[in-house]
Amino acid sequence: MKIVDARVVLTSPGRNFVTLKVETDEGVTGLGDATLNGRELAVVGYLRDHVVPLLLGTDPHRIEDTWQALYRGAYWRRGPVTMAAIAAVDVALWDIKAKVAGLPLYQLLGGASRERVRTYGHASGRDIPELFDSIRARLAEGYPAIRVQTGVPGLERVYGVHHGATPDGARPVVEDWDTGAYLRSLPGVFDAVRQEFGPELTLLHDAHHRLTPIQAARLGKDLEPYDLFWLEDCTPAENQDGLRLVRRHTTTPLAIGEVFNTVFDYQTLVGEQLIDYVRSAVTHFGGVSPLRKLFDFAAQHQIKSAIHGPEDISPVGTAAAIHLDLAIHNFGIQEYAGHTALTHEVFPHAYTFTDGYLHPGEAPGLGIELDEELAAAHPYEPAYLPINRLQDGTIHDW
Ligand code: EZ4
Ligand code: CO
Repeated sequence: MKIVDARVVLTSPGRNFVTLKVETDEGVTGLGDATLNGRELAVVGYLRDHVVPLLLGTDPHRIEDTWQALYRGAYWRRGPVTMAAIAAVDVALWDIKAKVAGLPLYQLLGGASRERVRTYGHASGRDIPELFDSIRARLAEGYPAIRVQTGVPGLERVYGVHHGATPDGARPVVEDWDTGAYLRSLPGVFDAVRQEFGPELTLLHDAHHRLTPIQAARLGKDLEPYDLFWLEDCTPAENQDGLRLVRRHTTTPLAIGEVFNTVFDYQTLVGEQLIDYVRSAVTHFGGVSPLRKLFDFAAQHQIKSAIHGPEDISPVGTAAAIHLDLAIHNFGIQEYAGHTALTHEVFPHAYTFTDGYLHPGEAPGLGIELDEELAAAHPYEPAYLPINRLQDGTIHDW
């Protein structure tokens, strides 16, 4: 079997998605997701100019060999653009292999370790009443676990909380940040949520890398009475050593890794058991092959999976995640923000979301298709993530 064509499809049915479609001489095709929010065109160029020419004529069954050739052969290792491009190839080749086998991908990964995949959804509000409405909406959709984000008193616009304004796609929106105000207000928000929704509801929170280790330690301690499932991205973790300090001070479970792209980003965090959940996505970590190796490394340290599942990972990346979730033993939870109705039409899929649980379906391969005509009718639109500024104008961390 030989790869005879590979195309990059860029589409925006609500958000921008980068998809690689690999074709073989036997007519079997595979899809992979290479979406990198805000830097989409860099991955398109990397794939089209530097990866596709190397794939043509090669055997699609040699997934590990192709992965190693793209990773080591580039000389320039790691990085989000490189790893998103390699991820798309890896996933497309797994899709092809599973289709040839006539099996859903999870069967090639060891078969089902559970009946269905537990998810969490997003609730947010500028204030407590708006937040409660949002939590009720997620509960009505069946979500068994909910990530809670709120506005911060005194701040106009906070990331992850809808403000009703339509962003100007061509430039990043400026949002406000004040760490003191955030640290003072958040425990009260969780207190109110526990009083309203009781002790049983599984609650999570994402700090989006905005704290120093000592601030994160304080927040973790202050949130202990509210029994969080986890505190996510409490501090920027390029400095893995900083997590030692956080860990010494709090028993709130910690989750990190949505911006990581190789296992090396986790060496200290996993090796010293400084976190409880690894958050990397198939799409940003080089594909199913390396992510499965990360989960095996994490399992040795009683750490579980929690694959990143925002709106800006395409249904192709979502499908790949759900197959892994079903197959691995140390599954924790899957983030599932869902997609627009039009996105589901552009990417018809076998996976299902029922009563808060996902299942990959039984179609051979990933169980996902791409309607290229509909995709072409919704072309790329420049869009950037916001930036945070403090009240004196200083750029702040994510
Ligand atoms: O901010 O995917 O846990 N989920 C998140 C996401 C990320 C976006 C960035 O592109 O933090 O909402
Ligand atoms: Co996050």
